[in-house]
Amino acid sequence: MDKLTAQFQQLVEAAKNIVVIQADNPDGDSLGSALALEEILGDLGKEIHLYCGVDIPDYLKHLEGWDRVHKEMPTNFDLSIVVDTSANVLLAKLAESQYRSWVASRPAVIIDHHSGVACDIPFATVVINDEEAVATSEAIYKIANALKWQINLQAKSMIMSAILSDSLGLSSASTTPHTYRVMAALLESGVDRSALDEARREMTKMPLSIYTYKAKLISRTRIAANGKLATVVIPHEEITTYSPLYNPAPLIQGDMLQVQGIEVALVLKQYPGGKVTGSLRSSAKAPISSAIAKLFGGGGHVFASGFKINEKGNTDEVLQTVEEYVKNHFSPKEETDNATV
Ligand SMILES: [Mn+2]
Repeated sequence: MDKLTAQFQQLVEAAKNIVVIQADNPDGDSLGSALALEEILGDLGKEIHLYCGVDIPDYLKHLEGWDRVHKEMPTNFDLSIVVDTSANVLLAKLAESQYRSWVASRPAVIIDHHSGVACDIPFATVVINDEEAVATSEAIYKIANALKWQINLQAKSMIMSAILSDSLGLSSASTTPHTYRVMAALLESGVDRSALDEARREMTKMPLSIYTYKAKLISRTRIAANGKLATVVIPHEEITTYSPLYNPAPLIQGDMLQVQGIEVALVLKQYPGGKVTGSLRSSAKAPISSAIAKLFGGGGHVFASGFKINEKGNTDEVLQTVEEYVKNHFSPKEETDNATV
């Protein structure tokens, strides 16, 4: 067992009440990981409280137990565990709240799987960043096994669901032989994958209004960077109208990357006061999503990233910058300075 896992074990053993924290962009992996930890640590006799600074989006409500995630925190916890992020910017809701000082004054363990990202969470005590894991839940599965902690069937279901979510059904480039071995073990121990898939499909069906909205987004899609980049801009009134029903970015990004030649899909959302958020997805030929997000202070995975410009964001300028970056990735400009040979 490695040192970090041993430190994690000590902190868990010393704790009675534990808060599991998800970032402000909960997804299938963060929620599945939180619910799996609730089971695993609950079986160790711990009291677990699940926290997220924002509401759990509707499309995740197929995961049983989502309604145990709260925006409030108990006062009496003695350990926190942040799942699926190492980026402080994604914990803004926590930072703004009264809970921040509580979390900062007690040990905090970060469990994540983001490659090439150094943890900048100032209150982190122990950071376990398993860069080989396709999902945080895969990292949790490894840790629990290393520590010989029981993983009950419910926890296993959550782990499988989270792995399927982050690996896009085991299809992403970050899916490893280890991921498949974990999946096989989970199936052997009785997790019903088809039931999980069916529950997700049922919950992710779209209303008819969203289907027709998707047509609008398709017709507004702009192709740039010599046919490599697809972008769509979503103004605030559309976010207000459609976001409660369905998240516009995943509604369109998968389809964008299904178009021949398109390697990068960017969805920009405009908010009042010039706040702009960007969601990036890219193909195996363009492992540049996180690099692009970094241009605007964001981060994430090489194939899936996001960023947030808090004020005075100009979508045209953002589009221009991204277009340049994508063009340059595929046909690098001749270096003219003396630094290169
Ligand atoms: Mn994840």
